[in-house]
Amino acid sequence: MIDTFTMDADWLAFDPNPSKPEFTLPPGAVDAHCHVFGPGNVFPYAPERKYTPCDAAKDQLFALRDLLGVERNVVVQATCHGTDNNAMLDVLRSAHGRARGVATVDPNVGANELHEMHESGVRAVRFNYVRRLVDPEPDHYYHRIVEKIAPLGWHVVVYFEAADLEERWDLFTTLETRVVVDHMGRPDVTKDVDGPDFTRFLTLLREHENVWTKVTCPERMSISGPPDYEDTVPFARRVIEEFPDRVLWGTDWPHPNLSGYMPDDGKIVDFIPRIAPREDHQQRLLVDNPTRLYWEES
Ligand code: 0GY
Repeated sequence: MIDTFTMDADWLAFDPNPSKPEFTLPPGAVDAHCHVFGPGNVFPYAPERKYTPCDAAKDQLFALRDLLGVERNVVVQATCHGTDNNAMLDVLRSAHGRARGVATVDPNVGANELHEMHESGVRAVRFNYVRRLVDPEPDHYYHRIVEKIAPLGWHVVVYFEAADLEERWDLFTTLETRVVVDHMGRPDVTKDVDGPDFTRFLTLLREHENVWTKVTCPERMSISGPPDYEDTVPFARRVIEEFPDRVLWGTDWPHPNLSGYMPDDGKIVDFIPRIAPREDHQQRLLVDNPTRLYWEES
């Protein structure tokens, strides 16, 4: 039987006709944060999912990659697929080395399964603490996963909201792998960049050299809105200037769970020089750092 899925009534679909960016990405640029959804009749959505998206399949991702001038992608397992990584793995296998993956696994995952994922291009697991997306587990659950993935040289990607950082501080600061924090730890950009919440996040990076972050998702955090996302700029600039060798950039296509409007992905690329005006920073953010982390280190 073919599964059919109906996207949530309030679901905003990705822009089907994004513009060609005016900003030219450097050769070797990596979109280090994007997802695929289904298609649901081939790769069914997980029963435990908290949203049902519109399909956003590999061919559409590859078309976007080519339009934007991206050379390679890092595909992050989306929560609507739970721990069934097949849609993401199918992208990696179709991309002929031009994609790496971040999987979601549970502590009972087998060594053979991990090995096969590694062969396909997976280099990390994602731990998600955002309650509207998942039901987070106690710390020991994540430690058990790390024991299994660390020998492969994989790292951990964590997604949490600013308020959760204090609660998970001990977990995040005792992981011995690299730890990549999604979307700058989701700061409240109406608050001061020098305020206690963002200072806590910067302290995490200052005190732990294994912690990296993605300066992604202005469209998700901004209150002032497109195309300037003015209120998010000080946060991203601060991180890039202080930690130029530990930052990653990505589109977040197909932009799950946005409300209000859907960004033009070409304009998301055009936003890069606002947060990284220096060419040497652009080179590290877009090429050197993701290449090192996903193509060279393991
Ligand atoms: C993102 C952000 C979101 C969703 C997911 O896996 C996901 O479902 O990551 C979100 O809703 O904030 O990184 O795409």
